[in-house]
Amino acid sequence: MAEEIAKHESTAKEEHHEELGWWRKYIFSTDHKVIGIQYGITALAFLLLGFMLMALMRWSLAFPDEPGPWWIFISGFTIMGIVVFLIGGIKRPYISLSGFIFLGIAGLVWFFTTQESMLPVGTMLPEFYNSLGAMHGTIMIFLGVVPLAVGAFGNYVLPLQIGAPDMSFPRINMASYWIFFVGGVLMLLSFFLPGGAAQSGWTSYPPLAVIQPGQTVWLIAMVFVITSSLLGAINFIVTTVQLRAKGMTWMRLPFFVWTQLITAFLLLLAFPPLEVGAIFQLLDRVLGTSFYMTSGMVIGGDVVDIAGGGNALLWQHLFWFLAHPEVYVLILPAIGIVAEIVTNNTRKPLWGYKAMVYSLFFIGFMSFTVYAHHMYMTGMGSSVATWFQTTTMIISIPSVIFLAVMVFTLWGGSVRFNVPMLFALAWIPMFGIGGLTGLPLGLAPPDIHLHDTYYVIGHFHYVVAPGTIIALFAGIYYWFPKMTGKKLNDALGKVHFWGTLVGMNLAFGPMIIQGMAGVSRRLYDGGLQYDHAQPVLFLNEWMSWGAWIIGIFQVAFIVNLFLTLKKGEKVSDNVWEATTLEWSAAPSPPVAHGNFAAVPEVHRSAYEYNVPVNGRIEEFVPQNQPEEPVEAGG
Ligand code: HEM
Ligand SMILES: [Cu+2]
Repeated sequence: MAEEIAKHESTAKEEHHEELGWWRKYIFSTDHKVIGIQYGITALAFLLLGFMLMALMRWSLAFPDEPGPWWIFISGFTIMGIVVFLIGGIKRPYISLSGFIFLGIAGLVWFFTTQESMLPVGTMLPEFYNSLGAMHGTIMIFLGVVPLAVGAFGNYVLPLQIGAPDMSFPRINMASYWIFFVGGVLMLLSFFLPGGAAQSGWTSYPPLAVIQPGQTVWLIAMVFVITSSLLGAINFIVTTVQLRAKGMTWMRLPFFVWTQLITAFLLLLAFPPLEVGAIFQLLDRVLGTSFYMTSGMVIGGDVVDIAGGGNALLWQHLFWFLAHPEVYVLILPAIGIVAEIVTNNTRKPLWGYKAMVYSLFFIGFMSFTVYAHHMYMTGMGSSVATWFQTTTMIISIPSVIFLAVMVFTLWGGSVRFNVPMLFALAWIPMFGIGGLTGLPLGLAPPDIHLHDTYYVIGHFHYVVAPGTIIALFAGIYYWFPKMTGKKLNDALGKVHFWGTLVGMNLAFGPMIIQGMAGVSRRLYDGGLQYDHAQPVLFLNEWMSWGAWIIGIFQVAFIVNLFLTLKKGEKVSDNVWEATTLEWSAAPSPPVAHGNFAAVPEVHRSAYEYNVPVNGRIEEFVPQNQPEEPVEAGG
């Protein structure tokens, strides 16, 4: 043991040298904890930006012909930036510098108001609405949720939970973050280029995507983002296989680690087709190839000069082969976070751990067999549709298992209603609504009516916003004391929770109703021009208020983050009295190089809460607590 520690320390020294300069410590760090936090801050900034783009769109949907009060957005973000500067001051540059995120967003909205092609005389042009929509979806999914769920939580928590000193390939880890960062910056720059940002949705369907402006930079940025994800995925897989502490057998892994491992496999297997697909689309745009472009196509009255005879549907296959597994890339880490928090706060072992793990394998495998349920309207024929309908119904079973396990775990527990637990509890019914609304879409006959309506938007927002982002908030409140040694304020956390929950349901619930009434997605006026939309048009204003309510209540969260960093008191290393290694074996925050003061050894499964030990009930038994010798006669 002592030998092992000595060996580990010497490798740690070789890896990191004794004294790292400021740049190597905070910017180009190879420490998984720093990289996790970098991913976290960047992803939160992108989530805020993606949210802001949507808040602008919601104005156009609610009041399409009225000039918007854009100055409210500009001044709101400016004030927040200044407040953050003041909270941070000179003494805490890491807080003050975040003020630039808010000022940057304010600057971007101001820039929009100065452009004839964006917000002339205050109202929004339909083309600009399309840009906002495409960028909102892209930013939220590829630059916000996945980097937060995988890049931040995966990077920070996974090595700690398995008892590893770092990731297997620390330099690849650093490269993964910086490649992602460059992709994100490129994506943003596209707003300022002639022709503006992408306009063809987050799905970038050709032929439109090949002929519209903005898409070239979108595609290049996506190639960066995808490459970053692939590097990350390899790292997560190798780390989990190779670097588990002694005694950390597969069935002792915390469930969160399992979700990250399966997620990494999904990324690794599903992203390469999209990477190739994106490069093909890029070639179609810049070199005049015709992977996706049909010869003889007429655009604006003219026959376009395309010889190759490509097929636009090819893109949909490549895109959805990634993008269906991608939805599980969002939801699996969310389920992992919720499982950790629900178990910890019911003070009971996770009910059905094995069933959960097998369900993960099943859902991961099945997620590659359902993708064309996004394509029932492409004329695939009924035998192909039958396959995808059947697999889609089958893949819903593991989701039901996850929900059932959460409820059974709660059953009879003495629940602690702290802030992370509130978010985790809300996730259960919210994900339930998301999953249930997916079932009709999975069957071709109802999908013929519902496809491309607001119903689809309602469905997937229930799974990604209250279904995933709520879980990510739960994770932030839960692991914040791990990362900083300080606990976020309870009262502000509760305000944030209730406002977000109410706002989200107001913003997304009516979408289901509008969709069933047949209102199409991607209309800048929310359906104003259509007769059949008139009876449900009033809901547009409600939904917009829902969205703005969500925004207002995020102020409580942002203030909480910065005030706690500045003023919060140091809490104990294991505030939640948890059993997993990140809490029981490492200090909060963990040791800079190598995480643990002594290499941990694992003796038991992950969630031993209120279990009998030698005839008495122990409130919680950490994974690294050695077995007690059985008492004589006991
Ligand atoms: C529980 C079972 C689920 C079923 C049966 C299901 C089914 C479907 C179907 C059939 C569509 C295509 C509808 C159409 O375009 O006409 C769809 C769209 C979508 N679903 Fe789900 N889904 C489920 C869960 C999820 C989860 C867990 C997520 C994400 C975390 C998700 C995210 C999405 C997204 C993002 C879209 C829309 C993509 C777009 O067209 O822009 N779904 N879902
Ligand atoms: Cu799907």
